[in-house]
Amino acid sequence: KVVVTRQLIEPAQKLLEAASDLELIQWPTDQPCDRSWLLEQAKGASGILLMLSDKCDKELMDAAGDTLKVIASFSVGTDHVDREAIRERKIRLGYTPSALTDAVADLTVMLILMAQRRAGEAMGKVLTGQWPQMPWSPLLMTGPQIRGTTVGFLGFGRIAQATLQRLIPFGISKALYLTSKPGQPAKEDHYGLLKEGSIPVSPASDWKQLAAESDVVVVGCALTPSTRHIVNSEFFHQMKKLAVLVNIARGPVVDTDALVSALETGDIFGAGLDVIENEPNIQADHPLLKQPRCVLLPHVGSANIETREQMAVESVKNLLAGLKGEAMVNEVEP
Ligand code: 8YV
Repeated sequence: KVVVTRQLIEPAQKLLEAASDLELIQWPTDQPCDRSWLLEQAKGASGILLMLSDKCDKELMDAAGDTLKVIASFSVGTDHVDREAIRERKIRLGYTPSALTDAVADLTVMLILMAQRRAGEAMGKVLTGQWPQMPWSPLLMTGPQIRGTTVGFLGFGRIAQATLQRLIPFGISKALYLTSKPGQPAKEDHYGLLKEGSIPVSPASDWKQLAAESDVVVVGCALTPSTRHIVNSEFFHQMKKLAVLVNIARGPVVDTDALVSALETGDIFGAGLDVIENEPNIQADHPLLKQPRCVLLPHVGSANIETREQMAVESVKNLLAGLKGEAMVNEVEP
Protein backbone atom coordinates (compact mmCIF):
# COMPACT_ATOMS: atom_id res chain seq x y z
CA LYS A 1 0.00 0.00 0.00
CA VAL A 2 1.32 3.42 -0.94
CA VAL A 3 -0.13 6.85 -0.26
CA VAL A 4 0.55 9.71 -2.66
CA THR A 5 -0.45 13.19 -1.51
CA ARG A 6 -1.16 14.68 -4.97
CA GLN A 7 -2.09 13.76 -8.52
CA LEU A 8 1.24 13.84 -10.35
CA ILE A 9 2.29 15.26 -13.70
CA GLU A 10 1.54 12.77 -16.48
CA PRO A 11 4.72 10.73 -17.01
CA ALA A 12 5.08 10.23 -13.27
CA GLN A 13 1.41 9.40 -12.83
CA LYS A 14 1.69 6.76 -15.58
CA LEU A 15 4.78 5.24 -13.98
CA LEU A 16 2.97 5.03 -10.67
CA GLU A 17 -0.14 3.48 -12.15
CA ALA A 18 1.93 0.96 -14.11
CA ALA A 19 3.17 -0.54 -10.83
CA SER A 20 0.33 -3.04 -10.76
CA ASP A 21 1.38 -4.73 -7.53
CA LEU A 22 0.62 -1.59 -5.53
CA GLU A 23 -2.50 -0.68 -3.65
CA LEU A 24 -2.45 2.98 -4.62
CA ILE A 25 -4.18 5.52 -2.40
CA GLN A 26 -3.93 8.98 -3.92
CA TRP A 27 -5.35 12.39 -3.17
CA PRO A 28 -7.61 13.19 -6.15
CA THR A 29 -6.24 16.62 -7.16
CA ASP A 30 -2.89 18.37 -7.56
CA GLN A 31 -3.77 20.67 -4.63
CA PRO A 32 -2.64 20.06 -1.03
CA CYS A 33 -4.27 17.06 0.62
CA ASP A 34 -6.10 17.27 3.94
CA ARG A 35 -3.90 16.34 6.86
CA SER A 36 -6.69 14.26 8.38
CA TRP A 37 -7.06 12.34 5.10
CA LEU A 38 -3.31 11.63 5.06
CA LEU A 39 -3.24 10.42 8.67
CA GLU A 40 -6.22 8.21 8.04
CA GLN A 41 -4.94 6.73 4.77
CA ALA A 42 -1.37 6.24 6.00
CA LYS A 43 -2.45 3.38 8.27
CA GLY A 44 -0.64 0.24 7.14
CA ALA A 45 1.15 1.96 4.21
CA SER A 46 4.60 0.75 3.14
CA GLY A 47 5.44 3.94 1.30
CA ILE A 48 4.36 7.59 1.19
CA LEU A 49 5.14 10.03 -1.61
CA LEU A 50 4.76 13.57 -0.34
CA MET A 51 5.54 17.22 -1.02
CA LEU A 52 7.45 19.90 0.82
CA SER A 53 4.18 21.20 2.25
CA ASP A 54 3.26 17.82 3.80
CA LYS A 55 4.79 17.62 7.25
CA CYS A 56 6.46 14.25 7.66
CA ASP A 57 6.58 14.01 11.44
CA LYS A 58 6.20 11.37 14.15
CA GLU A 59 2.42 11.76 14.06
CA LEU A 60 2.35 10.66 10.42
CA MET A 61 4.86 7.86 10.95
CA ASP A 62 2.92 6.61 13.98
CA ALA A 63 -0.29 6.76 11.97
CA ALA A 64 1.32 4.56 9.31
CA GLY A 65 2.75 2.12 11.83
CA ASP A 66 5.50 -0.49 11.48
CA THR A 67 4.71 -1.18 7.84
CA LEU A 68 6.20 2.15 6.71
CA LYS A 69 9.53 1.58 4.94
CA VAL A 70 9.88 4.40 2.40
CA ILE A 71 9.24 8.12 2.20
CA ALA A 72 9.73 9.71 -1.22
CA SER A 73 9.82 13.48 -1.08
CA PHE A 74 9.13 15.67 -4.09
CA SER A 75 11.88 18.11 -3.04
CA VAL A 76 15.55 18.67 -2.47
CA GLY A 77 15.03 20.12 1.01
CA THR A 78 14.13 17.70 3.78
CA ASP A 79 13.42 20.08 6.65
CA HIS A 80 9.75 19.01 6.54
CA VAL A 81 10.86 15.48 7.50
CA ASP A 82 11.70 14.48 11.07
CA ARG A 83 15.07 12.94 10.19
CA GLU A 84 15.66 11.60 13.70
CA ALA A 85 12.32 9.78 13.62
CA ILE A 86 12.98 8.14 10.25
CA ARG A 87 16.45 7.10 11.41
CA GLU A 88 15.01 5.45 14.51
CA ARG A 89 12.38 3.64 12.46
CA LYS A 90 14.87 2.70 9.70
CA ILE A 91 12.66 4.33 7.05
CA ARG A 92 14.43 5.10 3.76
CA LEU A 93 14.10 8.67 2.49
CA GLY A 94 14.25 9.50 -1.22
CA TYR A 95 14.54 13.07 -2.52
CA THR A 96 15.11 14.86 -5.83
CA PRO A 97 18.27 17.00 -5.64
CA SER A 98 19.68 16.48 -9.12
CA ALA A 99 16.36 17.18 -10.85
CA LEU A 100 16.08 20.79 -9.73
CA THR A 101 19.66 22.02 -9.60
CA ASP A 102 19.59 23.78 -12.98
CA ALA A 103 16.22 25.43 -12.43
CA VAL A 104 17.19 26.85 -9.05
CA ALA A 105 20.64 27.93 -10.24
CA ASP A 106 19.03 29.77 -13.19
CA LEU A 107 16.69 31.55 -10.79
CA THR A 108 19.57 32.43 -8.47
CA VAL A 109 21.39 34.21 -11.28
CA MET A 110 18.15 35.99 -12.14
CA LEU A 111 17.72 37.18 -8.54
CA ILE A 112 21.33 38.39 -8.33
CA LEU A 113 20.87 40.48 -11.45
CA MET A 114 17.44 41.68 -10.40
CA ALA A 115 18.79 42.80 -7.01
CA GLN A 116 21.85 44.51 -8.46
CA ARG A 117 19.96 46.17 -11.30
CA ARG A 118 16.92 47.08 -9.18
CA ALA A 119 14.53 45.23 -11.48
CA GLY A 120 11.71 45.00 -8.91
CA GLU A 121 11.90 48.69 -8.10
CA ALA A 122 12.10 49.62 -11.80
CA MET A 123 9.11 47.48 -12.73
CA GLY A 124 7.22 49.00 -9.79
CA LYS A 125 7.73 52.47 -11.27
CA VAL A 126 6.23 51.36 -14.56
CA LEU A 127 3.33 49.52 -12.95
CA THR A 128 2.39 52.51 -10.80
CA GLY A 129 2.53 54.95 -13.71
CA GLN A 130 5.62 56.80 -12.40
CA TRP A 131 7.74 56.44 -15.54
CA PRO A 132 6.66 59.79 -16.98
CA GLN A 133 7.82 61.45 -13.73
CA MET A 134 11.29 59.95 -13.95
CA PRO A 135 13.42 62.44 -15.86
CA TRP A 136 16.46 60.66 -17.24
CA SER A 137 19.76 61.31 -15.54
CA PRO A 138 23.03 59.38 -15.78
CA LEU A 139 22.59 57.76 -12.39
CA LEU A 140 18.87 57.03 -12.68
CA MET A 141 18.08 53.47 -11.52
CA THR A 142 21.73 52.44 -11.46
CA GLY A 143 23.15 49.61 -9.40
CA PRO A 144 26.42 47.70 -9.09
CA GLN A 145 27.70 45.56 -11.97
CA ILE A 146 28.29 41.84 -11.74
CA ARG A 147 31.65 41.81 -13.56
CA GLY A 148 34.56 41.85 -11.18
CA THR A 149 32.53 40.88 -8.11
CA THR A 150 33.38 38.42 -5.36
CA VAL A 151 30.49 36.04 -4.83
CA GLY A 152 30.15 34.38 -1.43
CA PHE A 153 28.16 31.18 -1.02
CA LEU A 154 26.68 30.17 2.32
CA GLY A 155 26.43 26.45 1.67
CA PHE A 156 28.24 25.04 -1.33
CA GLY A 157 26.26 22.08 -2.62
CA ARG A 158 24.98 21.32 -6.08
CA ILE A 159 22.82 24.43 -6.49
CA ALA A 160 25.52 26.81 -5.28
CA GLN A 161 28.12 25.23 -7.56
CA ALA A 162 25.75 25.27 -10.55
CA THR A 163 25.16 28.96 -9.82
CA LEU A 164 28.89 29.61 -9.75
CA GLN A 165 29.28 27.80 -13.07
CA ARG A 166 26.73 30.19 -14.58
CA LEU A 167 28.32 33.27 -13.01
CA ILE A 168 31.87 32.72 -14.29
CA PRO A 169 30.95 33.78 -17.87
CA PHE A 170 29.55 37.01 -16.41
CA GLY A 171 33.10 37.89 -15.40
CA ILE A 172 32.97 37.53 -11.63
CA SER A 173 36.49 37.62 -10.25
CA LYS A 174 36.39 35.35 -7.23
CA ALA A 175 34.20 32.97 -5.22
CA LEU A 176 34.24 32.22 -1.52
CA TYR A 177 32.22 29.58 0.21
CA LEU A 178 31.33 28.60 3.76
CA THR A 179 30.18 25.11 4.68
CA SER A 180 29.76 23.40 8.03
CA LYS A 181 33.54 22.94 7.97
CA PRO A 182 34.87 26.51 7.64
CA GLY A 183 38.23 26.87 5.98
CA GLN A 184 38.14 23.35 4.55
CA PRO A 185 37.80 22.51 0.87
CA ALA A 186 34.29 21.49 -0.21
CA LYS A 187 33.62 17.74 -0.10
CA GLU A 188 32.32 17.58 -3.64
CA ASP A 189 33.32 19.40 -6.79
CA HIS A 190 30.25 18.86 -8.96
CA TYR A 191 31.42 20.83 -12.01
CA GLY A 192 35.20 20.74 -11.72
CA LEU A 193 35.31 24.41 -10.68
CA LEU A 194 37.44 23.91 -7.60
CA LYS A 195 40.49 22.28 -9.12
CA GLU A 196 41.08 23.98 -12.41
CA GLY A 197 38.48 26.72 -12.56
CA SER A 198 39.19 29.98 -14.34
CA ILE A 199 38.76 32.07 -11.17
CA PRO A 200 39.92 31.52 -7.57
CA VAL A 201 37.33 29.55 -5.58
CA SER A 202 38.23 29.16 -1.94
CA PRO A 203 36.73 28.33 1.45
CA ALA A 204 36.13 31.31 3.74
CA SER A 205 37.68 30.95 7.16
CA ASP A 206 34.46 32.10 8.85
CA TRP A 207 31.18 33.93 8.20
CA LYS A 208 32.79 37.30 8.92
CA GLN A 209 35.24 36.92 6.06
CA LEU A 210 32.46 35.80 3.72
CA ALA A 211 30.20 38.70 4.71
CA ALA A 212 32.94 41.32 4.57
CA GLU A 213 34.54 40.32 1.25
CA SER A 214 31.52 39.40 -0.87
CA ASP A 215 29.72 41.72 -3.26
CA VAL A 216 27.02 39.09 -3.66
CA VAL A 217 26.05 36.65 -0.90
CA VAL A 218 24.08 33.61 -2.01
CA VAL A 219 22.29 31.64 0.71
CA GLY A 220 22.13 28.04 -0.49
CA CYS A 221 22.43 25.95 2.67
CA ALA A 222 19.97 23.57 4.28
CA LEU A 223 17.90 24.82 7.21
CA THR A 224 19.19 23.22 10.40
CA PRO A 225 19.34 24.45 14.00
CA SER A 226 22.83 25.80 13.29
CA THR A 227 21.89 27.70 10.11
CA ARG A 228 18.69 29.30 11.46
CA HIS A 229 19.24 33.10 11.41
CA ILE A 230 22.88 32.64 10.48
CA VAL A 231 22.36 35.79 8.38
CA ASN A 232 21.49 38.26 11.13
CA SER A 233 22.18 41.90 12.00
CA GLU A 234 25.85 41.20 12.80
CA PHE A 235 26.21 39.59 9.39
CA PHE A 236 24.61 42.56 7.64
CA HIS A 237 26.86 44.99 9.53
CA GLN A 238 29.87 43.19 8.09
CA MET A 239 28.57 43.34 4.51
CA LYS A 240 29.60 45.93 1.95
CA LYS A 241 27.19 48.79 1.31
CA LEU A 242 26.94 47.87 -2.38
CA ALA A 243 26.47 44.15 -1.73
CA VAL A 244 23.31 42.17 -2.40
CA LEU A 245 21.91 39.18 -0.56
CA VAL A 246 20.14 36.38 -2.40
CA ASN A 247 18.28 33.59 -0.60
CA ILE A 248 17.12 30.57 -2.59
CA ALA A 249 17.34 28.10 0.29
CA ARG A 250 14.99 28.43 3.25
CA GLY A 251 13.50 31.62 4.70
CA PRO A 252 14.56 31.15 8.34
CA VAL A 253 18.27 31.09 7.45
CA VAL A 254 17.90 34.89 7.16
CA ASP A 255 16.58 37.01 10.04
CA THR A 256 13.87 39.01 8.27
CA ASP A 257 13.79 41.89 10.77
CA ALA A 258 17.55 42.28 10.42
CA LEU A 259 17.21 42.27 6.64
CA VAL A 260 14.52 44.96 6.74
CA SER A 261 16.73 47.23 8.83
CA ALA A 262 19.82 46.50 6.72
CA LEU A 263 17.88 47.67 3.65
CA GLU A 264 16.40 50.62 5.50
CA THR A 265 19.73 51.87 6.83
CA GLY A 266 21.61 51.12 3.61
CA ASP A 267 23.88 48.51 5.24
CA ILE A 268 23.39 46.53 2.01
CA PHE A 269 22.33 47.54 -1.48
CA GLY A 270 19.53 45.09 -2.13
CA ALA A 271 18.10 41.62 -1.77
CA GLY A 272 16.64 38.94 -4.00
CA LEU A 273 14.58 36.31 -2.21
CA ASP A 274 12.76 33.23 -3.37
CA VAL A 275 12.00 32.23 0.22
CA ILE A 276 11.13 34.05 3.42
CA GLU A 277 10.32 33.21 7.03
CA ASN A 278 6.66 32.30 7.56
CA GLU A 279 5.97 31.81 3.87
CA PRO A 280 3.42 31.62 2.33
CA ASN A 281 1.66 33.80 4.93
CA ILE A 282 3.06 37.06 3.64
CA GLN A 283 0.55 39.90 3.43
CA ALA A 284 0.85 42.91 1.15
CA ASP A 285 1.73 45.12 4.16
CA HIS A 286 4.77 43.02 5.14
CA PRO A 287 7.64 45.43 6.06
CA LEU A 288 9.96 43.84 3.53
CA LEU A 289 7.59 44.70 0.70
CA LYS A 290 8.01 48.37 1.58
CA GLN A 291 11.70 48.05 0.71
CA PRO A 292 12.06 49.00 -2.96
CA ARG A 293 15.44 47.26 -3.25
CA CYS A 294 14.02 43.89 -2.28
CA VAL A 295 12.72 41.43 -4.86
CA LEU A 296 10.56 38.70 -3.33
CA LEU A 297 9.29 35.70 -5.28
CA PRO A 298 6.80 33.14 -3.90
CA HIS A 299 9.20 30.14 -3.71
CA VAL A 300 9.28 29.31 -7.40
CA GLY A 301 12.91 28.18 -7.65
CA SER A 302 12.18 24.82 -9.23
CA ALA A 303 9.16 25.99 -11.21
CA ASN A 304 10.01 25.16 -14.76
CA ILE A 305 7.94 22.56 -16.56
CA GLU A 306 10.75 20.13 -17.32
CA THR A 307 12.08 20.25 -13.78
CA ARG A 308 8.75 19.62 -12.10
CA GLU A 309 8.20 16.70 -14.46
CA GLN A 310 11.60 15.24 -13.65
CA MET A 311 11.06 15.74 -9.92
CA ALA A 312 7.77 13.87 -10.13
CA VAL A 313 9.29 10.99 -12.10
CA GLU A 314 12.26 10.74 -9.75
CA SER A 315 9.98 10.75 -6.70
CA VAL A 316 8.03 7.83 -8.13
CA LYS A 317 11.25 6.00 -9.05
CA ASN A 318 12.56 6.54 -5.52
CA LEU A 319 9.32 5.24 -4.05
CA LEU A 320 9.27 2.11 -6.22
CA ALA A 321 12.98 1.38 -5.76
CA GLY A 322 12.69 1.85 -2.02
CA LEU A 323 9.79 -0.59 -1.81
CA LYS A 324 11.76 -3.19 -3.76
CA GLY A 325 14.85 -2.66 -1.61
CA GLU A 326 16.77 -1.33 -4.61
CA ALA A 327 18.98 1.75 -5.04
CA MET A 328 17.03 4.99 -5.32
CA VAL A 329 17.87 7.75 -7.81
CA ASN A 330 18.78 9.89 -4.79
CA GLU A 331 18.53 8.81 -1.19
CA VAL A 332 19.24 10.87 1.91
CA GLU A 333 22.04 9.32 3.93
CA PRO A 334 20.67 8.12 7.24
C1 8YV B 1 10.35 23.30 -4.60
C2 8YV B 1 12.22 23.35 -2.76
O1 8YV B 1 9.47 24.34 -4.81
O2 8YV B 1 12.69 21.14 -3.40
C3 8YV B 1 12.74 21.99 -2.53
O3 8YV B 1 13.23 21.72 -1.41
O4 8YV B 1 12.34 24.15 -1.90
C4 8YV B 1 11.57 23.87 -4.00
O5 8YV B 1 12.50 24.16 -4.96
C5 8YV B 1 9.73 22.18 -3.94
O6 8YV B 1 10.48 21.05 -4.15
C6 8YV B 1 8.34 21.87 -4.37
O7 8YV B 1 7.91 20.72 -3.66
